[in-house]
Amino acid sequence: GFVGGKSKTERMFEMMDGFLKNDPDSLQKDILHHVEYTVARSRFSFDDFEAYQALSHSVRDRLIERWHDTQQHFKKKDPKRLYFLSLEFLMGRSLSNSVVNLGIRDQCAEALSELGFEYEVLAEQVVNLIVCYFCEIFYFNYLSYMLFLKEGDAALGNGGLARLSACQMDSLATLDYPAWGYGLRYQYGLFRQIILDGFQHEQPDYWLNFGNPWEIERVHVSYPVKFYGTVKEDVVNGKECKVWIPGETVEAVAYDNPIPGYGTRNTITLRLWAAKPSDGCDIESYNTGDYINAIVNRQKAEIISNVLYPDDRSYQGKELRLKQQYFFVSASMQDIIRRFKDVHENFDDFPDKVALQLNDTHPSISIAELMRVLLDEEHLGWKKSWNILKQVFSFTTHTVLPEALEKVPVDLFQNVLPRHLEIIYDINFKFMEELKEKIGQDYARLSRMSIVEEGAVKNIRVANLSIVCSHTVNAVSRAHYELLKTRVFTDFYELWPEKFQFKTNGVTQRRWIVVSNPSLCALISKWLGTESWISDIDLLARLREYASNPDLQKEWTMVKKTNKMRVAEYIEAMSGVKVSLDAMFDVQVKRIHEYKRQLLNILGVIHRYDCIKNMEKSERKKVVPRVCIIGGKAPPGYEIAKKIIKLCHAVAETINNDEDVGDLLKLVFIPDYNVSVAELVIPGSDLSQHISTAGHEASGTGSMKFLMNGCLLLATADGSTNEIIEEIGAENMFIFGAKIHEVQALREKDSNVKAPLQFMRVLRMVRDGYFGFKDYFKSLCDTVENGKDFYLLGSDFASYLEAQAAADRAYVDKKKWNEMSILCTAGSARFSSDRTIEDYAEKTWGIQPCKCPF
Ligand code: H53
Repeated sequence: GFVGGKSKTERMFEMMDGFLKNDPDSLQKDILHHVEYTVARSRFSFDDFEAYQALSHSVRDRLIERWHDTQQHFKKKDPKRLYFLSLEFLMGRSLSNSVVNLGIRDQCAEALSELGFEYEVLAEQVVNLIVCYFCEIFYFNYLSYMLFLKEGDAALGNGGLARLSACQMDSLATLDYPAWGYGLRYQYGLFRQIILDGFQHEQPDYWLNFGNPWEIERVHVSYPVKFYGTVKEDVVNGKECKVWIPGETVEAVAYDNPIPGYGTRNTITLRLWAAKPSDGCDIESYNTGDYINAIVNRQKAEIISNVLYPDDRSYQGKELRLKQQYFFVSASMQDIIRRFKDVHENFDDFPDKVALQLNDTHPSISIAELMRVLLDEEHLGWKKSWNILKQVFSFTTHTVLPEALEKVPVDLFQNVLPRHLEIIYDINFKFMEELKEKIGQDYARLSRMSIVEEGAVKNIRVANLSIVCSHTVNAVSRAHYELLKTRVFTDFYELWPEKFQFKTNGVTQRRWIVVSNPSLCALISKWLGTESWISDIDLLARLREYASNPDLQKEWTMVKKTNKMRVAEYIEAMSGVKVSLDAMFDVQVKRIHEYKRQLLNILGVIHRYDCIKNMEKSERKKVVPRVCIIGGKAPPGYEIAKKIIKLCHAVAETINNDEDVGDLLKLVFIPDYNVSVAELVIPGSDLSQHISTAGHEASGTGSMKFLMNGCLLLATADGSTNEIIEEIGAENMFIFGAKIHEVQALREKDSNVKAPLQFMRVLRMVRDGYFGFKDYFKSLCDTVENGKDFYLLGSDFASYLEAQAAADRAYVDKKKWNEMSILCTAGSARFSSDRTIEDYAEKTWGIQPCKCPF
């Protein structure tokens, strides 16, 4: 009975008037519509933030169209799907990224400009310059002002691992893979770092304060997640089985974040779970008469997804952390199994349709959870369940640090997830039996490989569980792979060498060139005569041909200078320090950790300062001016890391106010380093430092972003740097320090022999209170002196200074420097996450592209 005998779909399509259009006029209409009906402001009077909100909603509408089509297409084709499970996603801001990937940046800019707004301001590409260094009160005002005015970062992660997940989602969408990301929707993301008197303080990041147009709440997509309780024996269909009677049930509600691909209609889903009280009727607690308390207790369920753990390198066996992990895993598995069962009658095809990727050990309880579902709910029996299980999981590990390998105390496990503990014991028992058959009674090795660690406190070794139950174990660089084989998981490698692979990390050029460095993007496209490199990164290599072309070099310098100007303005606004654009901008931005050796950097700066001070005036003319920039957050409980931040400020205070030094040397700490700050700082850097003690950085991805932006690297031969050297050539980089295989012997050597005099001298300056806070810095100095120096700052110091001197010499020869800079960008193709993802798709997940027709 539809008008004119049309089908319901035809009629609906007519009523929708087709898809939304992307010309400036249509966009403008939509923006005004959202100003009035979504933001509820008058279309005749609205401010920047309201314009941002209206624009975001207009973009979101377009995302939703593509997203629906993509999901529909996947449903129709039923391809093998990838489920990427990660406790952390560091997405950053969405507006500029979405606009670029949808290909509507210019149209949006035009639509806004007629309305009297600037796209760059709304997308916060022009940093808000408010003088904020006068006093601390002003600073707090500044923070709240910034919050109100601009799109904040979605900071649902700590550092490299979390940003990698975000880059990989972008590549999965762009390459048309049928993929889903699953994670947790924390209400408090990574803390904001504020610096008072040079000390780090942590402020909560309540990022949802002003609404989040980039997510879609799916009230009807929710699942119960159970905790605690007991396990009972039962008989179902004549077979013995286990039944878990939970002590608490919490509801997981889905929030979907559409992730658009570039140059394709495909838009995939990042589904994040939020905890809500369960609707289950708990008559008993209400019958006690204490109605108010019963409600308050119910509300406590939400705590699970409240806050991101801010320390990603040491696990303390906390109950809340385990509950977070199980909460997101259980909801995700229910969702995945529901989707599978919608079209499949039994589990025979499960391994052909489902690939489950474990991003580090954080989601590894999903192994026990899948086994529990197959055994206790689907009643498939052990053999069949295990056969399915071992075909679906792949595991990527991101660390070499023993303290970063998760271990969950058995008591805690027993209390929170009693049935899962039983299953893990069963898996371990069978694994140990099988192993004994292979290796005999080698008890030392059996005990090392066991999933259960015996000792005063009994623990579950989550990495061992992940290796035993996954078909593939991935490292994140070749060096990392070698270390896994020879040091971290040697026993497992010897048992199953075929399981181990590596996929060197990569970053997305959409975010790290196109969005964050539009002028470089335009320049590259101009010289390559195409924009295709944005989705076909290998084309970048063609820039090599023009590396010494004077015209390109001239334009290249202009782009760098404009970007440096923005960084300089930002530095002045944040710290009051004026810096010269002629100086080399030398940057180290990443999480603060002893192994990343920000202390080595600071000691190097002190050395440079000391040299300048001791020079004749005439000699100073030869000094290459430097602006040394350091930024990064210290985990709140990591005392030494916090002292490094304070030392940086104390040294900066002395140097920046020393008239003898002037523009020859400045030291600046950039507060609250996050994705948005990275987007600003990286394009405006000349040199960047990646100076971890060899053998400690699994990969490192910051270096790849700098490389894409034509920054030279000063680095140790650690993690992925080894592969960067292969691509760029050591002659175009500044490589220094002990190699991975030399570190152990150096540690054993007498510390007095290792450290040069210059090192002892700068350290003495800190110890003697040259920069103040003498007592406070004592324990920091102790970490690298008195026979300790685990991270070998002393023994690498001389070669570090040589590399720095080589960088100075290179910087003076502008032509040579530009050539090296162009070669860095040209050689960065191998470090695109597109390459990483294609590799995973083919060698680990076995998935194929599934392109949604336009
Ligand atoms: O993961 C990055 C690596 C980097 C590594 C980092 C990482 C975290 O961010 C957090 C925990 C962890 O164990 C490792 O340190 O080397 O590039 C992505 O793989």
